[in-house]
Amino acid sequence: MNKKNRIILLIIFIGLIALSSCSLKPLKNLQNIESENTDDVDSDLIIIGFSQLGSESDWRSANTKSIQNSLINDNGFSLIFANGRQKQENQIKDVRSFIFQEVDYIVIAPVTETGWDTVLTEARDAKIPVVLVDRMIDTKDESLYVAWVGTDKYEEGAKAGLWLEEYLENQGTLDTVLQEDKSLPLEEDSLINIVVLEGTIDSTAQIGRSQGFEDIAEHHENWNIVAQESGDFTKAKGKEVMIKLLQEHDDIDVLVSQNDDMTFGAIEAIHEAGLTCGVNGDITIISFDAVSKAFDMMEAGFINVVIECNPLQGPPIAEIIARLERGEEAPKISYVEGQVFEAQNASTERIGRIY
Ligand code: GYE
Repeated sequence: MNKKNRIILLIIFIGLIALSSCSLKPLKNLQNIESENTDDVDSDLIIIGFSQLGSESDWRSANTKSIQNSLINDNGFSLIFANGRQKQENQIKDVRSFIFQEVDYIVIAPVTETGWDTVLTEARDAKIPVVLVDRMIDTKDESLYVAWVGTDKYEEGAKAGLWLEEYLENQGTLDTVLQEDKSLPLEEDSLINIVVLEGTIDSTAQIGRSQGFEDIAEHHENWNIVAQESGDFTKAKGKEVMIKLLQEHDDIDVLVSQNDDMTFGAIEAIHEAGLTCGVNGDITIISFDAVSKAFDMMEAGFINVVIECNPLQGPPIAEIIARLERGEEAPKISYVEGQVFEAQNASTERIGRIY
């Protein structure tokens, strides 16, 4: 063999090695991917890429844990976890890397609702089924995902409104009387001034909880929503926004805070302003999620009521994927149910809860 042929053979040989290493799945050195077990991927396992939107709240940690604990090797899964850190662009990158790695399924908790069509079309073209969890996407093409698992956020918002309705009625406000004779002007002191700390704007949890609450509020002439502002579902932002709202309004009667973490921040702000909150406090507090610390706060009397949003969504996801693997139909929409917990029952109702 002459020198030229030897060089050609060497180039072909190097090319073959490069090709074979490209087809290994999943790749082990992609940035921002925290794989649980990529080092010993067993080809019999179902490989799942999970794009979680972030780690902004106690609820989110419980949700991540539930999914990680369900999609384990012993159940036939190999999970690749990616944290989107609250940014859709990160999540889109993560989904693209899952497509590149040729995973079997992609699970996404989408941070906001809009802007998913392009990347999900890429997943569909690659024949990778997508399961959405917790939050929904806004799309005209429902074939972009095979299933969605989560809670009914609109219902959660409405439950908050219904609780307030009953609470005010029990307190004997003028609400019903005022509704009967709409020609009378509202008395200043009959107004119920409400502030709403909203979650991440354009997220399903913000859209649903705001709409659900507003639809109940609409029926009450004396419910006065004085401010609606986003605290992005974090304790720090919740506190910051509440400090500002307390400076702008000195007569807040009710705080509706769309998750527990923002509520924890808001409680600090209220106390630092020299006010009280919760049971018999200056400001009535309605919160959402029902994480363990919210029960502590209810027991301390700082929160009146929490609308539960159950984060334990790993088992239904595992079940859906198992069904699809067996070639069975899976429900397109699966709701996880939640309850309403009031301060007076918190200490007994928290028994046995795992988040
Ligand atoms: O309420 C909040 C989290 O989308 C339901 O996201 C979820 C919300 C939850 O950050 O704590």
